[in-house]
Amino acid sequence: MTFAVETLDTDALRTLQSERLVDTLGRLRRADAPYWRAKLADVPDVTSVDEVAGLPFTVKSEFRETFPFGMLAVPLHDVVRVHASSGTSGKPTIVAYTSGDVDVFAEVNARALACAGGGRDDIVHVAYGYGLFTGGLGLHYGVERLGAVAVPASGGNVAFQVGLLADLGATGLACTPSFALLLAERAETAGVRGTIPLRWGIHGAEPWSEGLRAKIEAAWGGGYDACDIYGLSEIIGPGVAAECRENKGGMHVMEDHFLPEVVDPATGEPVPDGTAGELVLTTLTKWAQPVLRYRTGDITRFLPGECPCGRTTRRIGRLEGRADDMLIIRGINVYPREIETVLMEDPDLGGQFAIVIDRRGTLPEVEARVELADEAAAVRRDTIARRLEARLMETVRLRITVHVGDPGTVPRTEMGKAKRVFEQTDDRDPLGSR
Ligand code: DLL
Repeated sequence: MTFAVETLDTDALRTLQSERLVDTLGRLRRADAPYWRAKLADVPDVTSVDEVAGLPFTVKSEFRETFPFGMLAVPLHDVVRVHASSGTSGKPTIVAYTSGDVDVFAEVNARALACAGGGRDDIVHVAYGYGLFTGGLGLHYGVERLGAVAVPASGGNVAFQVGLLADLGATGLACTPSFALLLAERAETAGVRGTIPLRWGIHGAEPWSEGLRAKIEAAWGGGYDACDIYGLSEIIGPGVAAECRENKGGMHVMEDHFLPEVVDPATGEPVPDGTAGELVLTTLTKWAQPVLRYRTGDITRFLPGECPCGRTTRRIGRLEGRADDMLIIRGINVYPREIETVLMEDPDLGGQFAIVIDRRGTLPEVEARVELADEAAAVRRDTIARRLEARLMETVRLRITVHVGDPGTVPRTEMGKAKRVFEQTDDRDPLGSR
């Protein structure tokens, strides 16, 4: 199922985007807020999206500096909800919504669910966290907007969730990719996997690879479509871009609400289509807290070509890493996702892994901890480890020691985003598993 706005011809979409950009800028100039007066003081007017580069960038620290409500473009009495981004330290980033914004939030998530194959006859198990995190409520409202049944399972309590999936006969699953795999593993152990009629899942909020997709789809079996969904609190939450099941490998940006650019992270200049760079987003329809040219820190690229699903909106590639996630190991720049890609391509491995950076010596050492998909392969454990080490050396150009454990030996994340990279600074095992 597609929505009319997703199949507009390019010119009509550009016109709609331009109208919305001009309208947003007008509202921001009228906003009674020192932040917006200062930000727009010397900024010339724009008449179309082609002039977006004349607008200033916005960076994460501006949310912190104006905490909690300094970036509002409406009076607080027009705000009906706040969420917060999952920061690791200090104050969270607060983001606010008017009732119109909540409406857009529901619409883009309904569209994302439809991209993955969802429709009004589905029972959708939502296992993103409910609360300040945008994932649970964002997808929940999307499911309701679609007219399907929302099951607000939230995170944690895996055994209970597996029972619920089976009892209610869920057909759609919304959760992180790591949690989708964990649920499948536990459903298998509980002997109920075959009774759960899941057909599709919408998985995002953390980096994942094609290899992990293959493992999730195989773990659920029966033609399960595991589709990617991207978003971030500062822009709205989930639903900024979503993958269609007809053409996996990239995500349609909800371009009528969010204007995407891809820029060189060092210079801020646009890069040609097809070249990787930092994703920059401008909200086109948000009222409470619009954002101009937000530097997401996420690395991706525009994908060329038409999409067989019929949507005409531009596609971005799977997220390739974050500018600030990059590890520098013995002078080599490496994104954890590059390591994941090699590990997850190996048919002998399960889908769980951890990367340990051992910083006890003069030079950091990297260890990848993985586990066998099947105990029967234990006799080949050393061969598998050496094969992976050679492959990592070839592709990442880094010596990485691979430790192949038995199935179930890598710790699972049961709540929130999966933690994949651990630092070792003393003799305690950072995973607490040795
Ligand atoms: O993670 C919103 C969300 C919820 C997206 C549910 C998808 C599904 P934040 O907590 O603000 O919001 O984190 C945003 O997570 O800048 C990316 O670095 C990362 N991220 C989100 N989706 C993906 C994805 C939510 N599909 C940050 N692939 C973003 C890779 C992702 N990374």
